[in-house]
Amino acid sequence: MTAADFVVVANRLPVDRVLDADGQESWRTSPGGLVAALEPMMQAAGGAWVGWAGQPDLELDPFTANDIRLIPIALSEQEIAEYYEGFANDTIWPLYHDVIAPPQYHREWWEAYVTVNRRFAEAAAAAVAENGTVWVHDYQLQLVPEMVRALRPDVTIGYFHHIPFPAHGLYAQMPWRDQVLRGLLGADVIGFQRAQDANYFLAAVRRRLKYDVKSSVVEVPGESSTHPALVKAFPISIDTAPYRELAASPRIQARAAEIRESLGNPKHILLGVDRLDYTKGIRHRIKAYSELLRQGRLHVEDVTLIQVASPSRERVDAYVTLRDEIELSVARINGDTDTMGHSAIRYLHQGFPRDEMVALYLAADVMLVTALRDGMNLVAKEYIATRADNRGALVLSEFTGAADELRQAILVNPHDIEGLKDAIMTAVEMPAGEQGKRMRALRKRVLENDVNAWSSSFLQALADARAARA
Ligand code: GDG
Repeated sequence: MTAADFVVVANRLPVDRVLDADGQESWRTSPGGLVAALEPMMQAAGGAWVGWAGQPDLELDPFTANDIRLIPIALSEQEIAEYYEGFANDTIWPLYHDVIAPPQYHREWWEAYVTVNRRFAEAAAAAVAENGTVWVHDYQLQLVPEMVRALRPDVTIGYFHHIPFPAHGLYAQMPWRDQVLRGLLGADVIGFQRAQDANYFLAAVRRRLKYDVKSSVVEVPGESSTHPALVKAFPISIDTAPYRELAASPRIQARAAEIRESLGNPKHILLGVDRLDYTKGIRHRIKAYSELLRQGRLHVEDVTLIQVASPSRERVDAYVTLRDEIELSVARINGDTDTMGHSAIRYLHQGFPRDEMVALYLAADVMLVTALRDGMNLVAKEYIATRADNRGALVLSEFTGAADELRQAILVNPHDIEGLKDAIMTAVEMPAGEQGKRMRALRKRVLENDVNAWSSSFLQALADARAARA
């Protein structure tokens, strides 16, 4: 097997395994922005991607799909429960999202996390060519940079963190706080979504490890010498082309009209699209909306909220509870306010193909993004990318990474229910001229700073790090 100059390491491979009726296996590319952004470069560089195939106990040999070499990592049922559902999604995820839900600290989960991180690191170290580059992604794999560096000191290592990094007062809770910092500091470039995340990380490094930090570079002590680690914000974005193309297609526009029609052509359609996750502020959104209906500031004949809550992490307790709470409140509000012809909330606990998502974006007059904490929030950017007619209003939580860039949105603190209600009313009542002015500015920002701009800037930082090493 020839070694790859460029290796991506992420929890999931960018493909899903599908079995046809005869049990024949094939692989379908998953439509994530990350693959889209890296595909051309991976194909040109003969890149490899190390990741889990998404099913337990699947021992697979490396294979090639779309000219990218895929290196599957096997995880047992128990490892999925302890490393992935446990440490990643029930310890790190709530802790890094400001403890919106209580993080669970279990020593066995941590041990599984170390074991699985080592498996990913060993696979990456075996796959990468002499003086090559490894780019590690996200909170499931925070120990991989240090592990790869120990195995392969010749390699340049990048790490990108897709979720927030918390302030020290919260981070300090974690029993393995120093090990995780050291794990990340194995990288030459450590990217975060927001300047605030980078600053919190640097503050933790100063306080906990007492390493020397000069502006945004940490001098990381090693066995024989130190290496610099650049810590910086690289705000992620979307591949805008498919969103713009679908939004321009007569077929999708007809579907958007059909969606409006099927809801009884209300004056205003509000839309929320989220994984069903407690970080997304779905309950706060529904509470604000239901009070507006109850107080008569909105009327059920005039307005419908479409809430897509795509199923997520259904084996983690906090998600089971959240689903019950949301579904109870949706049923209550609809029960209290619906008429025969009109429904207050059209709630969909389903995943949809991208075509349908774009039709929903086109059908929506107001997009509600009310996350309590969110690394970036790509949904906000997708909505903007589809609004070629410059109509529509975006209500956007201050606690998303996107709020740093999308300043012309209606920015809101979702904890402030009165403020959220006013923001929804501002969006619903915003005159077309004002919508147009804001949407033009938002579109300029999103179209000029797409996912290619993001990956290019990160890869440039890695190239600079490699040049500095040489
Ligand atoms: C993490 C960070 C950061 C959702 N439901 C369906 C569907 N989606 C798509 C959306 C969007 C993506 O999933 C969700 O991305 P977000 O950014 O909104 O949120 P997370 O999943 O939490 O992502 C986040 C991101 O990583 C990237 O760094 O922005 O802060 O938490 O693209 O459209 N897509 C389809 N059907 C669905 O039902 N097709």
